[in-house]
This record gives sequence, C-alpha cells and structure tokens, in this order.
Amino acid sequence: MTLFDDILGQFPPDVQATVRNIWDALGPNEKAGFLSLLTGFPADTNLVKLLVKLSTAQIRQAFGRKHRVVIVGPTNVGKSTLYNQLVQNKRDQAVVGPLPGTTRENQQADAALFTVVDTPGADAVGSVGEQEKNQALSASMDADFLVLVFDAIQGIKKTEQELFNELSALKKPFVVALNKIDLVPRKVLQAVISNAALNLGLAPDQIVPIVAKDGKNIGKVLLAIAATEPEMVAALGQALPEYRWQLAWQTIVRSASISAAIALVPLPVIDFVPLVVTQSIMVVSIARIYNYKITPQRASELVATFGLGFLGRSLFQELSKLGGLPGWLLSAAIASSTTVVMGYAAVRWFEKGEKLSAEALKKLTQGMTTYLLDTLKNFGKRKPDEKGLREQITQALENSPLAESRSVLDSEAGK
Ligand SMILES: Nc1nc2c(ncn2[C@@H]2O[C@H](COP(=O)(O)OP(=O)(O)OP(=O)(O)O)[C@@H](O)[C@H]2O)c(=O)[nH]1
Ligand SMILES: [Mg+2]
Repeated sequence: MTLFDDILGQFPPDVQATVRNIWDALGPNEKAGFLSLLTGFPADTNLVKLLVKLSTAQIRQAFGRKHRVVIVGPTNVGKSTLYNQLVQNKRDQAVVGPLPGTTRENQQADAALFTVVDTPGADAVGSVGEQEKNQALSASMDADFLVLVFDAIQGIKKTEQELFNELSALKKPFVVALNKIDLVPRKVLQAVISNAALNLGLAPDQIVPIVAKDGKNIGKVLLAIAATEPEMVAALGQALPEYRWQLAWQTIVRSASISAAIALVPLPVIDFVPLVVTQSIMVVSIARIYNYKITPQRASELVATFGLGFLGRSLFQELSKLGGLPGWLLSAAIASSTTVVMGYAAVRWFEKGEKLSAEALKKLTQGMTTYLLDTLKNFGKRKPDEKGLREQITQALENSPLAESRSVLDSEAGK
C-alpha cells in the first residue's frame, strides 16, 4: 500500500472515490510535494487527521448527495402548505385543509435540492393522535434536517413547548418557521416573534416568520437549511440566484477557516498543497453554486492562475519584517485572507468571466489580512488550538459586512 492509500483509507467511504479523483487530478510535482511533506509524519499524524476531518464536509458539499428535510409541528399549522411550496412535481402535492388532522400519514417527494417529508400533526391526543405523532417522530429521527413549523396566531404554549423539547432532543439541525404571519397585524409582529422565541428558549433571529400560503420568506428557510447543511449549498445556489453571494460566502467562510487551521500546522511554507486543495475544492463548490461544472483539475489550475499563493508568501515576508506579530497569527490570517480573495475572485469569474487584475487581488488580500489581524489580535496572544482558531476566523468573517453583500469588495476591486 502506498502512503496515499493509507491516507485515503482514513476518509469516510462515501467520499473516498472523490478524494481519489482529486488526487489523480494533481500534477506530479504537487503529488510529490504533498507526499514529501507527509513522509516526515507517520500516516496517523495530526496533519492527516486534520485534513481528513476538515475536508470531508467540504468534499461532500462539492460533490453532494440528497438530504431528507422533514417538516414537523403541531396539527393545522400549515406543514402541508409549506411542503407544497417545496415539491417539484404537481403530482406530489399534499392535501391541505382548514380542519386539523388533514394529513394522516407521512409522505415524501423530491424538492430538487433535497427530499422533503410532510408529517401528520405531532400534538394530537387519543390513540389515532398517538399513532400520528409516532409517525412524525420516526420521520424526524431519520431526518438530516428538521423544519419545525408553528402557527403565529396559535403561539407557543405548553403543548408546543413540549413538542419542541422532544424534537430538539433528537439533536438534529433545525430551523423554526413561524407560519401564517399574514394574519398578524404589522405593529405586533416583532412582539409575536420575540414571544415565540422566548417561549422556545431561542433568540428572535433563530425564528423565520413565513407565509407558507404565498411562499413569503421560504428562501430564508432554505438559507437556514444551507447554513447547517453545506452539502446543500450548491443546489440552492442553482435554484435561487438572488442568494448566490450569500451561499458562496458561507462556502468561503468555511474554507477560509479550514485554511487558517491548516496554516497552524508548523510547516515551512504557507502555500503548500493542502491549501491549494482546500481552495480548489472551494472553487468547485462555488462553480456549482453558479451552475458551472468544473473538474478539480481545472479548479486547481484556476487557483494557480490567480497566483494567490505567491502573493500570500510575499505578504507574509513583508509583514514578518515589521515584527510584533507571532508567525502563526500571520500565517493563519494570510491563509484565510487569500482563501477569501480566491473565493471572491472565483465568484467574479463564474459570474461574468472576469479575471481580477493582479493589483486588485493584492489590494483585496492586504485589506482582508489587515481586517483579520485587527480582529484576531483581540483574541489574545496565546496560540489557539485548531478548533478555537476556526471559530475565531468564522466569527470574524461572519460579522463582516460581506455576509450581507459583497459591495465592499466590488468597490475595492475597482468595479
Ligand atoms: N392565513 C394563512 N393560512 C395558511 C397559511 N398556510 C396554511 N394556511 C391554512 O392553514 C390551514 C391548514 O393548512 P395545512 O397545510 O393543511 O396544515 P397542516 O399543518 O398540514 O395540517 P395537518 O395536516 O392537519 O396537521 C389551511 O386552511 C391552509 O390554507 C398561511 O401562510 N397563512
Ligand atoms: Mg398536513
């Protein structure tokens, strides 16, 4: 067995084929470089483990599989109405009705991005109610993601709280949608949302007010799904062009934090192969959001063309001459900022076929590095562990205005 096979064996089975493809797409120099980096380390070293852990979600995102999203909640709150908004094929539409107990059995259909499951009300009493509740719970146990629907007029009372507790005990990622917001007078809307949040023990921004009947804010429910389900990001981008930047941004943030963690590993150069691999996978993911299919090989060529590895290295030299900042901090900030800029450059590329100029790339990288250094400095002098650093980078980037809009980058890049 070669060293590479050893490494491959550590990936979960469902991504191994993809990892091999990516590996095969690397040029001979990159392969040799990567392996020589690893020969100093036994195959079970932290570097390999770290790479496997970090890249698995990324790989699943880039080459994904379909997930089960289960709609669950009390009876008559509009679950089937929401389900009908999501299903692709009219044939699969569920029956909707004004009386509680319209849906008696679980049903599922293709929602393009994922498989969606509608369930009967999970709060009913009596033996029929009990049986329906069990169905809803069993679907929820098999879910990859839960959309918990409540009724804004009905509010969150004891029964709803109990159901919520029962469902959150399943430890599935979820979003809470508060439906029928069209029936709530405008001036009490905020109060209604805050109240629901309070009763569920959530923050108000964890609740998405919706109108399932006309589709209002369904996009927000989908974004919430994407935020915790990286594998779905690409499909969402294709379905919802208006959210593309925000989806790409989530991908960029994740990749940038991975890059920072990689840069923590003490190695002589920061633009070594894992960083190129991380950025290439990010580019494949962004391409998919913009409805392009590119091979990992093409993506790594694109990454090379933009020359950010070189740029990062010279920035590292410049800044370390100034002194005052620990090397790990500089490496981490530069690895993340080149990844962010690469992500943005890829967005511009897939959007309009534009290649940003070398000056623009430099300016953006410097700006982003300064921003990250300023933010990370406040986290203290001690070198954080990989998880801590990823959290810090993620937080810094999520709090930046770029999460909403890329206009800052557009104007810096001289658009
Ligand atoms: N005003 C308003 N009514 C809605 C909305 N969504 C659903 N409804 C109505 O609420 C009633 C119940 O909708 P369903 O989608 O059947 O609710 P459900 O949660 O599937 O109900 P069960 O299957 O009985 O548990 C219907 O009369 C819908 O027309 C909405 O956004 N606004
Ligand atoms: Mg129903």
